[in-house]
Amino acid sequence: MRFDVVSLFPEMFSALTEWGVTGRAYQRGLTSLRLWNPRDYAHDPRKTVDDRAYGGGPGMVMMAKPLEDTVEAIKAEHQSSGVQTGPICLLAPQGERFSQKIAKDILSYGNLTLICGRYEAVDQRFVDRTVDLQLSIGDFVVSGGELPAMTMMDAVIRLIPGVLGDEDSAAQDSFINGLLDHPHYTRPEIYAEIPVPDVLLGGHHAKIMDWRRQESLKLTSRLRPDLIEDARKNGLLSEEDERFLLLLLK
Ligand code: 9D3
Repeated sequence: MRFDVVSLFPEMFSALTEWGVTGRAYQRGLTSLRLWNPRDYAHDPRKTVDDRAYGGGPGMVMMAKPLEDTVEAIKAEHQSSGVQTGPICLLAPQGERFSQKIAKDILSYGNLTLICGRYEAVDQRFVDRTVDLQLSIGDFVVSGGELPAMTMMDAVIRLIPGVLGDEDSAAQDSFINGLLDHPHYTRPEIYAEIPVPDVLLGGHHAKIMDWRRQESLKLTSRLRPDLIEDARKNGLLSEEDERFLLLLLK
């Protein structure tokens, strides 16, 4: 998986390339990242990449030309290195909500260009001419596209075969199976007078699996009933699951 990221603050991406699971994936060459600073494609000696909004109003707007020239440079680099250019994606509050499903789609493209906005907005003519899709991480405001870009890249990198060890892959199944995770416990056996549930201490593997499944179903139907609906539609609930869910309602 190759990412090209357009950002005025490329140094921020060391959070991704230097730490934890994503850092290891990067250092092992399972994913690659090229950073492109639109300031390097500015046309004046002052390296201007933003200007005031036509019609007035607060905040600056990112100019179309430096962004478009940056994307042209990315596409040229893909051509000369034999990379199939994937979608050109703008991170934007008004974009489609990012999801696990979109993470899987992106993985299948093999390449993604992420444009990180700063200031109030990006010139609409750049969006219309060059951007294929716009993505958001949710209905709250952050200061730029960099953290959303890293969030999405992290979600995609975790799906690359070989990135997660066996232990983590199993944990990952719990979102893939469409339900919230069950509760977890570690030592000590009693903490603040609260014991670990008996079934987890018994060593009866099948019983433990049943208990975890039921806890997942309980939590999900209480906190995220919408996910139960989705899981049902996607054929992820067994007859036994449905019987247990009926019992919960009584
Ligand atoms: C008053 C208009 N604001 C839009 C809600 C202006 C504005 C604020 C912050 C425009 C851009 C930004 C910077 N945020 C992003 O670029 C961004 C973002 C976000 O703020 N929330 C969730 N997902 C994303 S993806 C990119």
